[in-house]
Amino acid sequence: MKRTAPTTPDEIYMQRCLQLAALAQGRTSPNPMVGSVIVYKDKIIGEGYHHYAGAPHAEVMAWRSVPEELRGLVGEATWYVSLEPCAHYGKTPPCAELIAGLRPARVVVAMLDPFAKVDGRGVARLREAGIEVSIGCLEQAAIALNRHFLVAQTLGRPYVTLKWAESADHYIDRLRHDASEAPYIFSSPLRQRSVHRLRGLHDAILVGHHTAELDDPLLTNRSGCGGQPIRLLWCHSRLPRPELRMLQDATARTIILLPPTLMAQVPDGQYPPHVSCLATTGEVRDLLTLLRSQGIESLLVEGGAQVLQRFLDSGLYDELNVEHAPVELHDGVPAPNV
Ligand code: AOF
Ligand code: ZN
Repeated sequence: MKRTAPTTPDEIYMQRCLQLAALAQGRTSPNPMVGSVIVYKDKIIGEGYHHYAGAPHAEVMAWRSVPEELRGLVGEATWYVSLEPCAHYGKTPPCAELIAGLRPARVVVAMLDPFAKVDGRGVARLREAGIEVSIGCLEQAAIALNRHFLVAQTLGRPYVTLKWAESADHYIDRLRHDASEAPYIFSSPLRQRSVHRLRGLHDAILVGHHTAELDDPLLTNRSGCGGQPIRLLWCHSRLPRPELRMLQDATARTIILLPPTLMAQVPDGQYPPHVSCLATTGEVRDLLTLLRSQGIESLLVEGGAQVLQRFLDSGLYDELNVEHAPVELHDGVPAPNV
């Protein structure tokens, strides 16, 4: 993404909206991150952001932050929002209605909200109230910030990030036969921390059965930032061993994804209460449709090579997060072929 420094006053205040919005990174799903600033004569008199789904929207937070004695200035103020104000009664009342009632001189929004219940209605409501509305200030930055939400809304599937680390000669691991052989660790502690942070920015993390059995990963976010994603274990031919750490550890929910034939074989009480099973096929498209129906808007695929290759071959992915380690393994598990 091209980033340029904001230059106009509108861009400077919208930049502030985006900064505020990003304070809730990893915490707003299935809602977008939104920030809002109210400006009177080149001074910010109120600002706020949407903290988590179900909490008040950014515009409400911004309005609440305006000191009582300054509220009368709103008629001459410009109101900035990084996403079109909503027009529907959801968990909270419509922000467009609040703003229309307060009648600021101008409203600046970075982008329209593609959510079906909004989709231009928020801006239409403001214009109907006689308020001047500008759309598109720092639009690309706003789109980038909410790419998970936007893909889920417009394509009807989760945003997919594929992640792996590979050696200079394109191997992702040494050859191993069972879990007693440790995986090759490419990443520095700093990079490992950033991987945990990446986990915290996604709603769910996926691994295949082979990786789960061989690495026995915990798949939790231990960065201290963002949320605790749902762990997904995609199995095709066998039920996973109940001893696996992601099935024992209850820090996060785990969903085992099984073909319908295996689904029928899961014994009652086989797995602890934080684990559930869902039926799906081996097709990436079917899997993504299922995950979207479960409210999952973003998916981090952590391996192994076969699962990553399935996603690459399907074309159903949005972002690659690949670490290129400056080491040579000479032999091993070949990296996915992009
Ligand atoms: C805004 N400002 O800060 C946010 C908006 O369930 P609700 O009532 O919270 O509504 C969620 C929808 O509202 C969400 O899908 C998105 O379209 C919009 N989010 N809108 O005006 C905000 N977070
Ligand atoms: Zn709203």
